[in-house]
Amino acid sequence: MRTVSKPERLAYEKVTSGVLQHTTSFFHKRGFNQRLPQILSTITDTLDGDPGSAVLKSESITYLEQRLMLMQSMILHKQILIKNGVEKFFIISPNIRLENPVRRTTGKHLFEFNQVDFEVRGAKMKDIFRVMDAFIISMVNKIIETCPKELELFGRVLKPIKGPFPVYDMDELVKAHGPEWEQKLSEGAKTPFWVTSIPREFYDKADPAHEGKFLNYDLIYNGGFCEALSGGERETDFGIIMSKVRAHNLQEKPYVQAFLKLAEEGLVPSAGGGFGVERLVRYLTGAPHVGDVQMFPRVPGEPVIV
Ligand code: ASN
Repeated sequence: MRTVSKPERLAYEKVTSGVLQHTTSFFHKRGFNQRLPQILSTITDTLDGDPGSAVLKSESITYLEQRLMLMQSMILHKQILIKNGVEKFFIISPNIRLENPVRRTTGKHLFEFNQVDFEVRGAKMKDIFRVMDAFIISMVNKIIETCPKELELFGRVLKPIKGPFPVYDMDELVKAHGPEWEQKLSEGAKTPFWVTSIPREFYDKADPAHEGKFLNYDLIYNGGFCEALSGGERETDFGIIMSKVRAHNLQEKPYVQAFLKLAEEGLVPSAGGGFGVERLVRYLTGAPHVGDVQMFPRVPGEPVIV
């Protein structure tokens, strides 16, 4: 097990607090509503359609004979909020993802973490890139300014970065660098960068102009810290949603059925994403493992102490 000294723990707490403060003030300033998270629901994305997922199972509790899932992602709730007229919002949302213990040493996986999940009605991929570029750039500056002692303690030399962050197509990256492109490029990059067109969830929008391409994205941190955010423009075409659901054989899943009902009534175009708070703190502090930044670590394969 990793060891984190008491001064380091306190320093991670201070940086986390700075991250939360800047996150709320940044999104509020840009007109995003903040809403409260859900922790239990009849629906949550179980991530079955995502080839990158290693979640063992989705857990639920029974309350008054109703089965309520532990939230893995608020993606479906985000689309319901948009459909109900909320223009743009963000949520600091606790997510439970019971990861395979083989992910213990990846440095970036937790089975309980917090995701800043946001969504913007009518937005396109590029709108999200500009918001997030400004967010990461300002966050780095903020932490340099407010947490110099903490950065020094970690031996972390954090430098201001410039945008716009570069954008790459995933197929091109795989062709040029093989399946390990993420780690390789993250280690060599000077700034975070965007990767688009990732074959995954049925709710991400297929690119109508380019067959086999998707209008979705990941933001990858530089410095070997890998994935920061995943998101996309959302699919609103019921026929396309149905064919993707069938291709992944998800039609029997209750969360998919609830989503299909919504999609049949008509979805409203939006785009958004979600980034992990703990991963962001790890990036800023250079922590060896994302579990190090948690006062109460939730690392797959490690017992919970408190
Ligand atoms: N938050 C992600 C998104 O907005 C989805 C997820 O958590 N699986 O696309």
